[in-house]
Amino acid sequence: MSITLPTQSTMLTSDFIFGVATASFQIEGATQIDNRLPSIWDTFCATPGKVKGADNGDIACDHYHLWEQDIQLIKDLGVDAYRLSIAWPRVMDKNGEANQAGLNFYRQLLKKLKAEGLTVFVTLYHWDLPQHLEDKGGWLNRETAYRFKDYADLVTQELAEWVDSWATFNEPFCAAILGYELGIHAPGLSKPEYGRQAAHHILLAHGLALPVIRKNAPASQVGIVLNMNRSYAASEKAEDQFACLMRDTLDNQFFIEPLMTGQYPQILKTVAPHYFPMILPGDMDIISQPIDFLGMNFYTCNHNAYDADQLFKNVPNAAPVEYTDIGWEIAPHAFTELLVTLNKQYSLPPMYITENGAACADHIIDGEINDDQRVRYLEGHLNAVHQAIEEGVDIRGYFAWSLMDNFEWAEGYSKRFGLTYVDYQTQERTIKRSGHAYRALLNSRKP
Ligand code: IFM
Repeated sequence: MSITLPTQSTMLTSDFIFGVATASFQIEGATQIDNRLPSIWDTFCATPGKVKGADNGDIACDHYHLWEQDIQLIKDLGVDAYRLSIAWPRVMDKNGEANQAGLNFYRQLLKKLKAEGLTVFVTLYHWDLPQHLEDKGGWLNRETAYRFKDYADLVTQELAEWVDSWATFNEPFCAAILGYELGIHAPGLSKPEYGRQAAHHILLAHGLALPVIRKNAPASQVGIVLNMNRSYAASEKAEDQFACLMRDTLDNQFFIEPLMTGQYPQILKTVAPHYFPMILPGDMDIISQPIDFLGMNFYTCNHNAYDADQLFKNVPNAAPVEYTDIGWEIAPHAFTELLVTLNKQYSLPPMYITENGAACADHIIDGEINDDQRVRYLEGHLNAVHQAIEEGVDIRGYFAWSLMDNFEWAEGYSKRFGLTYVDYQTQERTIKRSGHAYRALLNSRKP
């Protein structure tokens, strides 16, 4: 089973990079060594009922110890690039001083990645906020944005030499809305106005960090990573069309519009004023400074019907469609539509698809994992990216989520997104059929 792209696709030229992605808390483990501080996800995992199976990140994929073999795995997959994140609680102490033990881990990792000829994309924040900052209000406290700037300053001073691309945040929507509005991610708070205020402070933190990163890492590109699902209306009815507009506004435009144009969607002021955050003079100029790239994470789409209380409610697609093991509809056409629509709406910087992938109920049988659904998923979505490029979107690279199975947040270890299977008892890694297919596609490129 293979993954193919049209032979003339520009994605098969040397200008386009292919990679795999991970995030610190999801793979590293080693939460209590080398002076690492607790993060909000350690606390959340320890809170009964929050994470499936009461799973936690204490061991995860033990990447903190197995990093050399994991770099070999990345090489074995034949990719050009690796996207990882830095754990803030590992590298900075409570007083804002460097924790050299934690920094040394990343130093050796990044050095080796570069020595192996890989392009390195680093995300500064993939959700593991130090718990001591949450204790002072976390992302509801404006001060946290300034602490993030200090953290970005420290990390880029120490590590810039080995990094090609810096992203300030991964998926502000998830960090703010799942964490502070819906309560299903750490820190588990749930009030409508909390989510939007947390989001504003995260975007502010992004803007405050940009000049600092540019100063310390003048040779790297700097951007941010958003996640988006394409929203559809459940019917032609005006109320469902309105529900769809609100879903897109709250989930997608609320994040991209301030970055690209310096304002939040104005419709919220009349339709849902409680979703409008408190903004201080100058904030929007800080948030909307130019970025070198926009990262986009895409997995699925959603269908929306009107709901008098919530403005919209999720309904299943009326058409017979395929779902992945996490219950997400497989909709590659939605990916192209999303990218092309955004490109018409905004003057976008170059884009990277920083995550895309499928959770499948994988089993290892006779040493093989035949994840055919994931192979089809990847082929569909890679072709969707190709189509978006054909329609004028400037997309420079694609990262499969994920290098290997890992801690899937509130789902614990129950959902597997990897191109590589992880046996959590033995920590043995086995490349799945999808990983072999991805490598074969990459090897088919002309030098
Ligand atoms: O595992 C996550 C990742 O951390 C962020 N983007 C979505 C992935 C799948 O849910």
